Order: sequence, then structure tokens, then C-alpha cells
Amino acid sequence: MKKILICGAGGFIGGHLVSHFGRKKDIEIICADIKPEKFWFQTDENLKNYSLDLKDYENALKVTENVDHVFNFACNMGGMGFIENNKAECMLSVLVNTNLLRAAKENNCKKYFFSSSACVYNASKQEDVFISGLKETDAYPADPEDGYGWEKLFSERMCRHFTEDFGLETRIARYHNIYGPLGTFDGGREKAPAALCRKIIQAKKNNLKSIDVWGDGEQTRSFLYIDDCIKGTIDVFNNECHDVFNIGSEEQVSINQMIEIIEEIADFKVKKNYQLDKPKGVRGRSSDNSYVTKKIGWKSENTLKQGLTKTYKWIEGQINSGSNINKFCTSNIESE
Ligand code: GKE
Repeated sequence: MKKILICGAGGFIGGHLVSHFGRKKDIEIICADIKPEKFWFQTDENLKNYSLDLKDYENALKVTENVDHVFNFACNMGGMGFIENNKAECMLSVLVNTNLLRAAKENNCKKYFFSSSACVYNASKQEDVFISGLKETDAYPADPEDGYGWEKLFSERMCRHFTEDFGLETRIARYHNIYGPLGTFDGGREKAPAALCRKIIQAKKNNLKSIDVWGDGEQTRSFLYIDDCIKGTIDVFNNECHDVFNIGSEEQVSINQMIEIIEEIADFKVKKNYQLDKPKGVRGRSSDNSYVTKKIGWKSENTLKQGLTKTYKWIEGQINSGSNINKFCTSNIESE
């Protein structure tokens, strides 16, 4: 029986990975997150669940004991509204990855996964509205997103050197704006897909004519549905190759185009109140999946419309039921 540790298990992607593994009989899952368990997005009381701070080396040592595989999603993160205003907090996640790597080495763990981000990419490649997708090689020369992106790039590098110097097998995926049900949609850390679904749901519910949109709406992104992300994560992890891989979508849309898709799902039209002083991030971003598809065969399957339909329905259900699942996200800790 394999022992798998999922760090950041109370967060969005971590929670979905726990639920994916939860269905398998031949593995034992251990979960860790800094949040108290009642605030985890998904939790299974039959698993070993730790609520502790992985910035602390002693805690990292404790949770990695006798573990075969480590998945690290634990970091302080959020959408543009969070990462632009909390650069030091984001960079402190370097302590999580560093101490987990040290502990994994000390406890002879066999393999280690690090969740990186499209925020590592060089800013000069993302200045136009529509860009050709970012290739894995576009991270260097380094000029990543300030704060959050620097931490991710540094931690990628740390993984690489733990492999080269200490023989710890590491795998890295660069996620491109992952979205879906059972994630943050309110409180300040939400990313654009969830935020805009929430705003349109609330506008429809309260018969409001307009929603606030950050920037001029012409900036572009590609958004990857959570099920594709989980499949990509497993594929990257299981592959022999330890190169860094994009796990993203190639369906590049402007924020205005994404709003049109959500309007169709909602069957409700809104006016856009553009807020030019809000955090905007890069002008254009999308993934080039040619390398990951060639090397390991992974590609995304859900269209943005399919993924947003499922996300919209889940958020609508949460809002209608008055759920407090997002309450904790207003505080200062949240994982991938
Ligand atoms: N969050 C949010 N909320 N963004 C909005 C909103 C809103 O109500 N209205 C418009 N936007 C715009 C933002 O100004 C930005 O230009 C774009 O949507 C995407 O914002 P985002 O989803 O918050 O985050 P980014 O794609 O800019 O950056 C995220 O990238 C990921 C990797 O691709 C990061 O925040 C990380 O969460 C992550 O690594």
C-alpha cells in the first residue's frame, strides 16, 4: 500500500485531488492544511487529517514520516486581487516548499510534486491582448509576476536542485488559472471565473443592471477546468520525465468574452462597469500545450463553456443555500 501526503488538502485543487485518490483502494491518504478542518473545501473524516503550519520544519517532518509520495499545493494564494496586494505573504510560502523538500529528503520520500503557476512567465511575453501561448521555455530570462510568481519560480528551482543534488524525484506543473466547483468565489481571493459567475448570479437574483469588472475587459486569459487539472497533475506525476509542464487551456478569451459566456449560461445580460484602478495583472496570457501533449499525451478536454456551466451551477447553489464555505477565505491563509 502506497502512502500519499497531500499538502494544502483543504484548498481547491488539493481537495479535488484528495477526492480523486479517495476512490482508490491501494493507497493511504494523509492530508495537511493550515486551515482548521471545518473550513476545508472537501474533507473525509476517515482519512488522517492534520491542521498545521507547514512553514514549520518540525510539522513538515511529522507529516512526511513513512510517506512515499508528496503533493504540495500548500501556499498562500488567490486571484489578482489577493496576490497583487499581499506579495510578502505570497513569498513566505517559500518556507512551506523548502521545509517540505528538506523533510521529504530526510524521511526518504520517493517522489515530490510541486504546484507551480503561469505567474512564473516573463512579463514581456504577456504585454499584448492576444498572445501566442506561453511555452515552458518562456519562463527564462526570469521576470515573473512580482511576489507570488517569484516564489513559484524559486521553488521550481529548489525542486530541480533537490533532484540533481539529492536524488529526490520531483515533478512540477505550471497551472493556468484553474477554476471549478468547490473553490473560492467570494471574500477577496477569488479568481475571475468564480468572481464573475458570482457577480452575474447576484445581479440576476437582485435584478441589478450592471456588474463591476476589473480593467477594461479586453485583457485575455485561458482558464482550465478542475477535472482537466487533476488528470494533468496525475499524468505529470506518473511520467518518467521531470521537465516542468504547462497544465493549462489553449482557449484564450478576453474577460469580456468570458462574461458573454456566463451571460448565456445565466440567461441574463448585464452592463459592465469597468474599474480601471483594480488589479489587472498581465495584459494577455494563454498556455501552449504542444510540449506537454507531445511528451506525456495530456490535453485539456472541457471547453470554457462546459466548465463555466458546472461552476456557475455550483456557485448558484452555494449562494442560494447561504453556505459559509468561503468564510475562511477572507482570512490570511488559503491553499491552491
Ligand atoms: N479576480 C477578479 N475578480 N478578476 C477580475 C474581476 C473580478 O471581479 N473582473 C475582472 N478581472 C480580471 C483581472 O483584473 C485580471 O485581469 C483577470 O480578470 C484575471 O484575474 P484573476 O483570475 O484574478 O487572476 P490572473 O489570471 O491575473 O492571475 C492568476 O493566475 C493564475 C495562474 O494563471 C493568479 O492570481 C494566480 O491565482 C494563478 O497563479
